[in-house]
Amino acid sequence: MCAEKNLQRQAFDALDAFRIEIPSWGFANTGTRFGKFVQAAAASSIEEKFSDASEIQRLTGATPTMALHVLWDLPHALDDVEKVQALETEYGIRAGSINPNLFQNQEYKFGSLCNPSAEVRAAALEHMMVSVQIAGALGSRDVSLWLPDGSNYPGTQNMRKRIGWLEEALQQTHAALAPGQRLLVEYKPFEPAFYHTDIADWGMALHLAQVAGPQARVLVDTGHHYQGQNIEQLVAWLIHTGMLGGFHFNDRRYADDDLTLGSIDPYQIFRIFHEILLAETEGKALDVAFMIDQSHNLKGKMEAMVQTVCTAQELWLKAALVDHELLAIRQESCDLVGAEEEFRVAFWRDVRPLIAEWRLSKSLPENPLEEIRTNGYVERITKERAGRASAVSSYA
Ligand code: PSV
Ligand code: MN
Repeated sequence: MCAEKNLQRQAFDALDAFRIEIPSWGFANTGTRFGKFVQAAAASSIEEKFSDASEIQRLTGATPTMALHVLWDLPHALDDVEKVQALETEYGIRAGSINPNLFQNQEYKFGSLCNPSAEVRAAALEHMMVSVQIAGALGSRDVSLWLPDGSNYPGTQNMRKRIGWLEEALQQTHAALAPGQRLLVEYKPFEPAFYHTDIADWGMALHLAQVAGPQARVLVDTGHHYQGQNIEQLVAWLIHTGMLGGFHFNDRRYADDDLTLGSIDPYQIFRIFHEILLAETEGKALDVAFMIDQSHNLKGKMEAMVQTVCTAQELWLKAALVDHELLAIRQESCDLVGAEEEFRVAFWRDVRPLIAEWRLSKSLPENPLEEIRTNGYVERITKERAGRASAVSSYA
């Protein structure tokens, strides 16, 4: 009985501590380069995105903030701040990380912060500055940069010159941060550029964050690695160096597929969570932002988002129930099977009943996925939003 109570206490504490940010772009119509299958229920305005986010929060209790993409959500930049603030109050959702957009303007054809043209670099830097100001005005802690820059053909760009430009731009951006704000640097091995990408991996991101200044950290997007990369190991390195800032969670089969978190390899997410929880139990003060970076084209967007949050909670709780003391004993005595079994037992534990108890204790629906499939919200927004001429994409 006592063991059962302890387990419940431990589980409830872990779930209370778990928060994951949802992306505004996860509610909008998006597509692949081959085409777009629009969904009538997709959000086409910032109001609709806030409404959808607040429904996800109402059902899961784990998503109080929504990541915003400047160009898509605040097309008038600082002039849109008041509108966003009003929506925050109306829907009970706070603006989360602010994502500059350096990948859509025509002028960025050959790069943004790394463009050989000083004029284009200056325009890109100005967008970074505006993004920092927007974050400041909204009280958002993180400005989260993903840089699409790179080149497609060998010999066409001077890679070291571009490193220098990037270092300078990130230092200047960092200088504009208020105390408490952070600059997160995301990396990606390829796409849209296929020969070289200016921030291609965690080593480059780590260097740039260190050069930028003390408030810069690395952001790990789980979809942005080569096949076979041991992501939890690089997470361990980033924890060790104090440079882990946040995650963009999604899953993939091949590249940046943006599939539902845990749909292909849930064990990998479990192992990543384990590294974080282990460091926390060792007393390391981590401040890691968990965010979802997915935009679903085939699955219903609301369902997919709820499914993602619930999966994240399950994997987080599984990892939180690893017996760290026992694991350390097994590791120290090189009991390979014993140590591995500590992982496997935790991973295969069915934590859903514990999560259901936690939800009931918070007056949340016991099964949020069932709830979103039956509670009428999707039907209502489908009706309201259908037929509207503007079933447009945020990418449009
Ligand atoms: C780029 O692939 C990325 O992961 C960046 O985080 C962008 O902000 C996001 O996707 C846009 O969908
Ligand atoms: Mn990302």
